[in-house]
Amino acid sequence: MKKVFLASIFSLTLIGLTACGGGEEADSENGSASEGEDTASENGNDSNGEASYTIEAGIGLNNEHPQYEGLLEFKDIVEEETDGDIHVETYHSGQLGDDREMMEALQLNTQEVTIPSTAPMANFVEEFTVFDFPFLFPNEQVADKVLDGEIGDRLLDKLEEEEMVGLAYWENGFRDLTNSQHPVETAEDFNGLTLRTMENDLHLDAFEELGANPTPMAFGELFTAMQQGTVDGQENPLATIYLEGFYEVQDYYSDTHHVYSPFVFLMSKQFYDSLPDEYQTIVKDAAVEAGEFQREQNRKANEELLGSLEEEGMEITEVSDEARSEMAEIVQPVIDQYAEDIGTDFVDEVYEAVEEAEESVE
Ligand code: KDG
Repeated sequence: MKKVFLASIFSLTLIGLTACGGGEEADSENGSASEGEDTASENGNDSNGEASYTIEAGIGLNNEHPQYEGLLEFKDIVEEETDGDIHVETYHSGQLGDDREMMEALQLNTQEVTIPSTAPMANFVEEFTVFDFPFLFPNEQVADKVLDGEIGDRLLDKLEEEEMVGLAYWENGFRDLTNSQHPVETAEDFNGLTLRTMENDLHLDAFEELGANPTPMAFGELFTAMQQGTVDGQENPLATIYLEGFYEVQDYYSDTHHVYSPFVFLMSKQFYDSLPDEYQTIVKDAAVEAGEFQREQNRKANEELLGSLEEEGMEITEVSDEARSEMAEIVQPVIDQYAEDIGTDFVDEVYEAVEEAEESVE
């Protein structure tokens, strides 16, 4: 976990924050929370009224994204089922911070909910790295089975040691590549591209192995970095690429599908523990139900938006299975290394669960 944390500490130092814990950070989290509140009322969040509990829920993506639709669904369910006794305020576009900052705010109980990708979560619970192994999941249905099954639950349980509760898996989706330099069709085409990666060492090492120059960066800094040419490209699911307007600063899109990125619906453990049992059940069930809706919306968006990217002027490159296999072969030593670090027995179990799921969904 070293590289990413060093980069994070460096950028935190630059903006004058401390890297962990303490009153100062709690204040700054509260500061960003109240900044977001204005926008929350702009977004149509109702006022707190007589609610006994308030959930501040923040995500990194914008309010066009199915992730935000899912969050609004969660809000509707929870407020209806508690007759407004739990009030949910929703924040998007990193209004409360980036994935890592929001998870730290959950640990401090200065924010109640966030829904990060698994990649930055690996800095808190190392085993989450496994879900970001390149080409692990062949399709969404297999991912659903494994994540919603025993393996997925086991990793959610580990979050409690980190003062967070994992209530459900949602979907970010299969990640594809965009860049401003040239079409990427084969593994060799990664050579020399400066790529933004999520804050995750495995992502960093895998892209390095492919010959790219990866640089970890929070999502909120990405658009400007592409616009100013600090990075040539990035990788994200199609819905994000389109809905965040990346086509304005990127010319080439390739459907590499190199990693399936899950989201995890996280709640502050301190907040969850403070809820009566009945309300714990309501928020847990609402996270699962809203997640089913979110996955559906996400899949629709990913199907429908390819044509829109082309209309916006991006050159679309379809990557062949052969090229994907070549990429997989190149990054295999990195996967092997991380499997050793996480524990080969556990990683073998994950691959077995994938195989079993594949048989049952065919
Ligand atoms: O809300 C989730 C986002 O903050 C983030 O996880 C999106 O995939 C993402 C990325 O590339 O940072």
